Amino acid sequence: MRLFVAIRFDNSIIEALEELQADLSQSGLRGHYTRTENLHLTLAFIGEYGDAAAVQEALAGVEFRPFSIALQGIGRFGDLYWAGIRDGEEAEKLVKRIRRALADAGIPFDRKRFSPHITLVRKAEYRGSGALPEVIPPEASMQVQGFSLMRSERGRNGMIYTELARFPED
Ligand code: 2AM
Repeated sequence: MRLFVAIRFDNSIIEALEELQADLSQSGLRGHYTRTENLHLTLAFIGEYGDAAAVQEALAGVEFRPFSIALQGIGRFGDLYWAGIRDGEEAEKLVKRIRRALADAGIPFDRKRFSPHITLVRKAEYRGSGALPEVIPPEASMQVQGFSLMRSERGRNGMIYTELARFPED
């Protein structure tokens, strides 16, 4: 199964991201918009891996302290548009601890440099002028209380992400 580790959002961030997607759409950006229930911030991408229990065990040992995140700006990687987060240092530290735990347990993961982004639109086509639509995310922040092990499957109408476990565990 295809696995990744992510921060899931509370309603304040979700609503701000929906508003941002609506603004992008109104400014003429066409593409595959991430469905509301799929909005997340990826911390580590494991990919195809059969032993979710081993991943769960590794993640259970990751030290975690709550921290806040806030939306800031939009950017793009080619035809993928994303929302950024402000002061990503705490998320970055968490990513380091997660990657260390996965590596120590012999679990493979994508080792690309962490570049915090919330994917809003894939395969985007912009016909307006300028490189990026002039769109600013609404002010929104949240206290991150934990992170999730997620499964990703291809459904009939796009990707289906399912939370397998939350950390720190109760
Ligand atoms: P993306 O938002 O930039 O597409 C599930 O696929 C999640 O894992 C997505 O959020 C995706 O990021 C992220 N991800 C990170 N590295 C990936 C990779 N090498 N292949 C596929 N998805 C990856």
